[in-house]
Amino acid sequence: MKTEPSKYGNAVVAGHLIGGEEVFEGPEFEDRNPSDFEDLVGIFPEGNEATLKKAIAAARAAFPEWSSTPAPIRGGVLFNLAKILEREKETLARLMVREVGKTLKEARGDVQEAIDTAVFFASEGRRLYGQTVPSEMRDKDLFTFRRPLGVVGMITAGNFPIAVPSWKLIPAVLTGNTVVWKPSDDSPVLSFVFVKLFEEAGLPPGVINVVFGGGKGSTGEAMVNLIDEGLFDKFAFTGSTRVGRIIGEKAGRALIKATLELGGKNPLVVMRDADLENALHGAWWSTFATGGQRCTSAGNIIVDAPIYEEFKRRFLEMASETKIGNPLLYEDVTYGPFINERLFRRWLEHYDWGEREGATLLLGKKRITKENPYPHFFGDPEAGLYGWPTVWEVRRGMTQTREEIFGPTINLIKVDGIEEAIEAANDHPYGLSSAIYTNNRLWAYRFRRGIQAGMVNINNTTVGAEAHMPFGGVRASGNGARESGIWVLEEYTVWQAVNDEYSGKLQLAQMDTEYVAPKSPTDWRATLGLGA
Ligand code: UN1
Repeated sequence: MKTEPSKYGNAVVAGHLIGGEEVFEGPEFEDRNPSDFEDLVGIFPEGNEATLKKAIAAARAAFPEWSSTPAPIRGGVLFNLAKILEREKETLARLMVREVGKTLKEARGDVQEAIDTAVFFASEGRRLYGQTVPSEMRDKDLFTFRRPLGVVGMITAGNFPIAVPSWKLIPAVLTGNTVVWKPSDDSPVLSFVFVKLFEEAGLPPGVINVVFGGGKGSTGEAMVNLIDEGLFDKFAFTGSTRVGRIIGEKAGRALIKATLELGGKNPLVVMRDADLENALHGAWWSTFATGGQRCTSAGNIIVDAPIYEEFKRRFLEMASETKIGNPLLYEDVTYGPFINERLFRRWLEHYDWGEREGATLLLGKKRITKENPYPHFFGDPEAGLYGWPTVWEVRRGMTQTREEIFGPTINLIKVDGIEEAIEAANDHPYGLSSAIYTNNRLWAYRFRRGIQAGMVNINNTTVGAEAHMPFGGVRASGNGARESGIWVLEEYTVWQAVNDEYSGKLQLAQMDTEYVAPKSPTDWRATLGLGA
């Protein structure tokens, strides 16, 4: 690794991390600060198939030793990691503001989520429980053990550059697996530093290997194709539903488990009896936190008819006062730039859908520029790609109510009553997060039962899942795999069943078992004199 001075700090020039060594292989790509393109944050090589195969070989070589290291010792490494992450929280958070354009407050939250995950799994090393199970035979006992899977392939997105990788890396290594990780090309410096901190915590070389590069037509695509060669024992992915389906198909053919965390179109319902102030704040934060670039961001706000006009008026007031700008220079902006140009272009597209299908644009004028100024912008809007807060009034079924937009945009939908609210909330292909604001328990519980979503929030935002709850979706949001908490253990281990026979003879289950045969039945009707 070397560094060179850049506009807001040093640019890091580093290689892939394979078997603990830095490997410079493949053409270089630049990682730029999305808040200000003049600031170069890193230069990294783009790995190819050969690089990936080296990384897989290093992970394979590290597996026997790491998987036989006692789980409490592996957990101890994560305890060290938690302390190191805590020590470096501020540095990582500031780097995150610079590398992906999050606000400092949100960046701190992102790092904290990884600390919480490390703390949780550090102690899981002293549990990782199996079961003792009674046998149907005498002098025989049954046990179950969790076994690691082997080499895990991981591809992650850049919007949660520390938290989301930590949901995968930490449980994977705690359970004794080794890893090849292809992080987002939006956050190579954070990914490099993160793995260096695992090393400092005592993780042996080769347990986590990192290959840098892009997704489509690049390193990520090459990596996914290697599933077909049987080189991975497990694959974990956070990203688009389109790519998730490809990984799921390949994983199915290779007979390995895939963890797929995909898109969302998360509904937030506000009922007529809701605490309006609380609902407005929740709706505003669910929409504009991270500039809408979360898989849990609200996609549609569904409002009960009697309060629709008031909600709309007050929500528009809040939305149009949202502070936007360069989060490196202005700490109290709500959101910064688009993380990359691809996300910006995809966001722009929805303006065409809305215009074509006759949705009503209540607020928003696409990209913020000097000619197209936004009144609450801080900094130079043309130094990056910044979007207007955008609010539409729409009808159910319009394209923008069904497709993930992944930017600072929301749709308002008017409904009449809880049944129609639930129908509207399910009227899209996804099923990740959801929220309802109401003080009526019947409505809240009808929503919980009726909503197709992996996560339900009652009087709480669609975002901000806690680090030890099962995270994941249904329908097009994933394949039912869950990350975080005890539930993720199912993703990184396989159950081994053990029969311990100490009778010293051949005892055949189902055949030699001492089943008790029922005695001949008593005729209770005759005994009680009830007749035929
Ligand atoms: C994501 O956008 O991929 O629940 C993850 C939340 C965060 C994680 C989001 N804790 O909003």
